[in-house]
Amino acid sequence: MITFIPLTGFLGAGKTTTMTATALALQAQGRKVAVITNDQGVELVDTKLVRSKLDAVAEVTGGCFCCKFEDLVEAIVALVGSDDVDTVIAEAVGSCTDLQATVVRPLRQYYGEQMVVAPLTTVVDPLRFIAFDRAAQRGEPESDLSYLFRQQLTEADVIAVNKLDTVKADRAEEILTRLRTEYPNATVVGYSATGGDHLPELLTAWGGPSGNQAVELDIDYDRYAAAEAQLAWMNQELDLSAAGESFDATAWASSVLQHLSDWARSTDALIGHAKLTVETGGEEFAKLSVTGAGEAPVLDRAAGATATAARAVVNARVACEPDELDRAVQQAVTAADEAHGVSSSATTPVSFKPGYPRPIHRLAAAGA
Ligand SMILES: Nc1nc2c(ncn2[C@@H]2O[C@H](COP(=O)(O)OP(=O)(O)O)[C@@H](O)[C@H]2O)c(=O)[nH]1
Ligand SMILES: [Mg+2]
Repeated sequence: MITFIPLTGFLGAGKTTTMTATALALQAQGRKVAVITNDQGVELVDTKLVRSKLDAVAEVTGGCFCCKFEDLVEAIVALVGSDDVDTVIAEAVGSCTDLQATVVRPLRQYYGEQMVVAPLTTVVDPLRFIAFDRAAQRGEPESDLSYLFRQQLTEADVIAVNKLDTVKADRAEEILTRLRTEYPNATVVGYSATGGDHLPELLTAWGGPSGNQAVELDIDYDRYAAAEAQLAWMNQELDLSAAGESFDATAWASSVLQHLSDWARSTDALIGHAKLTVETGGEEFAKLSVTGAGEAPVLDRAAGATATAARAVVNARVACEPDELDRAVQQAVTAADEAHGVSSSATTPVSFKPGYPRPIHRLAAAGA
């Protein structure tokens, strides 16, 4: 019997970081753990970072788990078969919801003899929660993105409030209490995936109840689709060279993301996430990310030395039109190139809007 642990949660909440940290913690307890990332393109920024820390990693690409259900099952089967794995943690696309009906229940119903599906866990960034909540407190009509965020909380068996290091202790306690009151079916835990604080409490919650198992959630697919479509999606690759001179790949990447972040603030565009890896040869690569407009880039992994050539991958989800995102990234890259003496292969227009979510299965709650 294998254990499957499904993670969901808004873009940038820390799902990948949580998946890696918990996989390492479970491995330390003797479990054999694999992880699955999920996004539109192949060889994602997320996957690259996870592969640098864990051996058994698979991707489901070209759509979210609900629309690529069989691919998810195949990925689980392959990992279990080849790596002698007993636990699989999987991270859904951050703009996805309705996973109880489209992933958790179908897995329990069709594969329940082979796997135990752990409680559906929604990872939450407390600052994102505060931002959506503030708009609600001001009495503003709920935006489609805020609706999507709320659905992710509503369907959670476990609400995993990550990044507790980014808020003061009393504020954190207030948020945890609020969530416990508003989502009584869920187990609410607070932790920090990067620092590891309270991570054991999350592992304990995974052995606990799935409080939403029998609850039917009424998700408005038109609003969900509208929220998805608001976030333009970019996966872009670039070749960089410095004409024989060397350049600092980490500083270049930071400069790209800072420009993009400043642009988003000036146009008031919500950044779900903007992530960048820069490979400088061999196993060396830097990874940086921004999860809010106007924020400074966070360095998740630094490249060791300077390089004369590199390959960069940009993954971004920003609330704007696809052509605006293409232009903004192009301008950010041009500015970073000029600042660091780099020339990049031209960026091509690649951004798109995701289509209407069409899950393979959608099962009602038993007894609902
Ligand atoms: N301060 C802080 N940052 C975190 C924590 N967990 C994740 N992050 C950062 O949040 C950003 C997004 O994390 P990621 O795991 O890629 O989020 P995902 O989009 O939900 O998969 C990255 O820069 C992470 O380093 C945490 O516990 N504390
Ligand atoms: Mg991720």
